[in-house]
Amino acid sequence: MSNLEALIFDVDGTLADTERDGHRIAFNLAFKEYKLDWDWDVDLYGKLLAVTGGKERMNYFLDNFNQTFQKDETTQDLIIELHQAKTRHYTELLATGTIPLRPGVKRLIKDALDNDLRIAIATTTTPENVTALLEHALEPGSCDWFEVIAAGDIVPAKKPAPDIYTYALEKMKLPASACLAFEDSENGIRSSQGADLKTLITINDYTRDHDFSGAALVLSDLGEPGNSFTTISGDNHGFNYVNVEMLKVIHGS
Ligand code: XBP
Ligand code: MG
Repeated sequence: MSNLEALIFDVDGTLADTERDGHRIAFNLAFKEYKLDWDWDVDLYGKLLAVTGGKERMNYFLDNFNQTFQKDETTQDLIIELHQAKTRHYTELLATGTIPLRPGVKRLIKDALDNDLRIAIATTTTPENVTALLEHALEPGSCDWFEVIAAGDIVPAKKPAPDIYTYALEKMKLPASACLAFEDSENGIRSSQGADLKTLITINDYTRDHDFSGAALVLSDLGEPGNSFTTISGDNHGFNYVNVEMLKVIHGS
């Protein structure tokens, strides 16, 4: 077994609760801008999260949840335009600072850097969205803390395919056995496990009933000193917030 050398983080749902009050709102603003009567409420959006990627999600909606819109040869161009508008709305929303990082995220990232661990991102979302979140919710300039930001269409097959994690590992020239992944969803853990990464899950309202079999640990959140996480499944080794010391025990190094 290698030593623990790097942490690879998912973004949406893991670093911050971006889906319900971020991506969903931005999609709806884009639909309005294009005078479409599509409106994704909180419940419907939960169903649409079965498919990762905004363009893929709009296609999934049209194919499965919309009886009236007739797809034709112009539809994919419309989806691309809608997605660009959605990205604009989403990054504008994040710039207002309304979406904070989840508990323990900033502390753990700083702890990792203080302990010379390398950090990376592996996400389905568009690169501009990652930059907007890191700049506004983590710290200005914090994008540079991440050795690799693997995001969006950089690989054709999105999560649950393992490709985005494999890409990040290749860029870092690290074996999966030297890393831990952080995820929040079933599609996410299927992707990270497909790349042979040991994975720690922090659930959220959309993902608490997902199948996380094989996860190293499933927690409510990363916890903070004085504000313990709740353990959903797995061995927390007596820790009550996630820090590098705990991650080394989980990793077995
Ligand atoms: C994130 C996603 C993304 C965002 C939308 O999944 O599914 O599709 O909801 O992003 P994960 P874009 O957390 O597993 O990476 O609209 O930019 O595609
Ligand atoms: Mg996620």
